Amino acid sequence: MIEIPENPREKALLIGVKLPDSTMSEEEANLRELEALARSAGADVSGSIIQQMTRINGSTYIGKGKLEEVRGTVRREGINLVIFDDVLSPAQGARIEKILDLNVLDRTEIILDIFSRRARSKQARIQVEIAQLTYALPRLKRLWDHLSRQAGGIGTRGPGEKQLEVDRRRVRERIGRLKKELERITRGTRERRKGRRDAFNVTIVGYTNAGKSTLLNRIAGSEVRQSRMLFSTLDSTTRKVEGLGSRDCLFTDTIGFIRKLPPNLVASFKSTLMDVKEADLLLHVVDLSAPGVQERIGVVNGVLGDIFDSGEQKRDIPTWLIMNKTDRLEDDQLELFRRRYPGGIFVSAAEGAGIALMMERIEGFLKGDRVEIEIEVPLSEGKTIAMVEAAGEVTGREVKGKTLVLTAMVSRRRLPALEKKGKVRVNLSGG
Ligand SMILES: Nc1nc2c(ncn2[C@@H]2O[C@H](COP(=O)(O)OP(=O)(O)OP(=O)(O)O)[C@@H](O)[C@H]2O)c(=O)[nH]1
Ligand SMILES: [Mg+2]
Repeated sequence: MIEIPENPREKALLIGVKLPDSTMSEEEANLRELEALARSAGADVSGSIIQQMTRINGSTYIGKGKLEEVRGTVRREGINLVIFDDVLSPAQGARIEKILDLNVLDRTEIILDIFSRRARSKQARIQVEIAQLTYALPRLKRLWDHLSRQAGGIGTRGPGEKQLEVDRRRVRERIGRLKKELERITRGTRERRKGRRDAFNVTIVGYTNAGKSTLLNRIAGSEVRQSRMLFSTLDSTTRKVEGLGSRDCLFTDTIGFIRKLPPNLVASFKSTLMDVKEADLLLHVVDLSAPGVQERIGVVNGVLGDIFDSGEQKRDIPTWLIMNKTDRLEDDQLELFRRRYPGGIFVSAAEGAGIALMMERIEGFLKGDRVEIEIEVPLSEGKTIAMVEAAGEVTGREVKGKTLVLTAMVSRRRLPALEKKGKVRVNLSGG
């Protein structure tokens, strides 16, 4: 592959707003996160500004006076990129750029930029491009202005309305084509996924940088890329873990979540997020050493809620909090967290502490999920018999006239499907 040289690093100024419903320290934490995002996108951050406001300025987001001040700072310090910690409307973005006379990005654009750098698989690339184009569509005029600012001079000035209309149509057509292609790829993934149905599926979710990939590497001995950069994982990776009872147990590492994740990104990553929907158990990894533990847990729960709401079948999937990076805490801090999250499982994915206990709990859960059933199937229904055999371990068969009575250990979640196929009796003593 040809390595494309990176542009010289951009020098960025970050801008956040403190509204009455948040505190200054929350906003500072938000800007630190934006700084990590900007770094992950390849920019150098030279400073940040938080303006206290009672409400957002509809036309320029921050106040006009503040914007003038920003213009001064930008000139003095040779800054060439300003990043807002929120979504700017197309009109706000355009006005601010005009006043500052440089490129302005918002939080969504930074996240999309990181995603497009990280996307490796075809599926991830298409998903990111759909999200980018959807975001860009109402902002095409501004994009043209970006170009003319960068190139300057003749031939690079923005297009007229007619040209813009043509561009918009092209973008919409491209989105349409990409969606079709994604659909095709997703069908293939679904086929492959079928093979996993009889396994026990554990999906690892959590805030970006929480240590999801490190956890998978620890328990499955795999080598998923783990790094300090945000969103190092975009594609799900699934690994089989042996020795957890008789069934195959599959662990899947997924894309990280973040505060204010662009909604159309979540929407376009639906097929990737299927791993979340189809899980038997979710491990929600939490970074105890990062600020705002509870808030981040809330963000992840919010995104999980979105994923399920948009779905047809809503299932309550057991979700465990895996409190990670305990090695970075003092004993008394850890004690506080243990008291606050009594149901949590405290681990250090990097160093291994607590992992054996976590695996024991998973094993116990896996076994409890199994019930013994007896199912009556007509002997002539070879397909159904095969289905029961695939669903679990068959421990007994008895022919009664034209019916076959199978005794089998199956997962509880197979029951609804099996009940459609024949008379099912659950042996309570067996479970
Ligand atoms: N000290 C410490 N660091 C950890 C631990 N687990 C993960 N890390 C570090 O945290 C950083 C992020 O870890 P990853 O496993 O890449 O996190 P992730 O959740 O997969 O992140 P994304 O894929 O970017 O969403 C890396 O620098 C890890 O080395 C831990 O238990 N202790
Ligand atoms: Mg990862």
